[in-house]
Amino acid sequence: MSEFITIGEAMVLFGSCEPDLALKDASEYRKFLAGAEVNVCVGVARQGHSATYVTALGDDPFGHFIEETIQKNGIETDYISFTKDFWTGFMMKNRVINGDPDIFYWRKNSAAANFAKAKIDEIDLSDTKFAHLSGIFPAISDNALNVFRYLVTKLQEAGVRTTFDPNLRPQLWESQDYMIQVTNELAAQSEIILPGVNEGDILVGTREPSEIADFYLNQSDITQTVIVKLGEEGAYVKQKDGREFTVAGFKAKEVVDTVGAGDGFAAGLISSLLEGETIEQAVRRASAIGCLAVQSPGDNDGYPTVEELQAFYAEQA
Ligand code: KDG
Repeated sequence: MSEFITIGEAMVLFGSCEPDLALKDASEYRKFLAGAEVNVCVGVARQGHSATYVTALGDDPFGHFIEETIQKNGIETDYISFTKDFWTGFMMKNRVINGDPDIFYWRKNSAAANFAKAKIDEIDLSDTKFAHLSGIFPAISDNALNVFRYLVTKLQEAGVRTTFDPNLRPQLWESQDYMIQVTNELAAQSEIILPGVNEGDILVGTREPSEIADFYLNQSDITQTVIVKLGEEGAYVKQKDGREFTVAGFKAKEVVDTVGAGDGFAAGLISSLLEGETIEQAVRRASAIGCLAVQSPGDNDGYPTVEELQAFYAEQA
């Protein structure tokens, strides 16, 4: 079994080629693999770690494209199942240089939304050190929320360390209040929580990084570390013992596509911690991969290999 595992909904993404055009006006699109959790899996695998991705896909061309792309990235697909009963999720996105893109989903009642909970019992967690959890998978259906909760109990029983990225997607939740309530409840089950500062504002009601961190550190005995992502400014870290520090970020040479930075951040953090590095080193790698992510189109295309990351660090020196 792999050192790293995650569960999510992988989708085919059609991303518009020309920047800053509304989706309805774009005429050329490129096909990419998307999905926050699979992005993290790609990033961890590119850093040389064994990684397993758990999902359900439709037995359709998009589903088979996703499986092949995941395999090409060296990710274990033992726990990916195919179904003829539901489609693979699909989304469109326009490419933007600043801010957030327009996103449109075709994922209601998808194969992943109908993931069979019994499949969680088949997962061998014996060698797994880290699992990444995000607020997207539990938002796609009530069934996925149940699967998510069940997986969390299994991870806890197996002593697997967990990261949680709230990854707020208001379109997927029935109401803002419900999104906040469930996301904070799920966050409390993870050791490391990774909110962006804007998410902290929504989930906790403040943009002050130390207050966001205190909220999560106080709400649960399980949570040991909160890392508030501050974009180019880096990240603020606070731990259960009261230790706090900020790690400076990196400035992108050219922003090509803003999406995928947060997942790259998680991949950098986890891969570094898997190698036994300190939390400071892990947050530095997280920021570096987040910075590289925005310099390529697609969510995960810019995530570096070990050599590419070394070359990036050398350029900064
Ligand atoms: O973090 C990148 C994701 O936003 C993208 O890949 C799509 O997972 C996705 C989602 O649900 O929005």
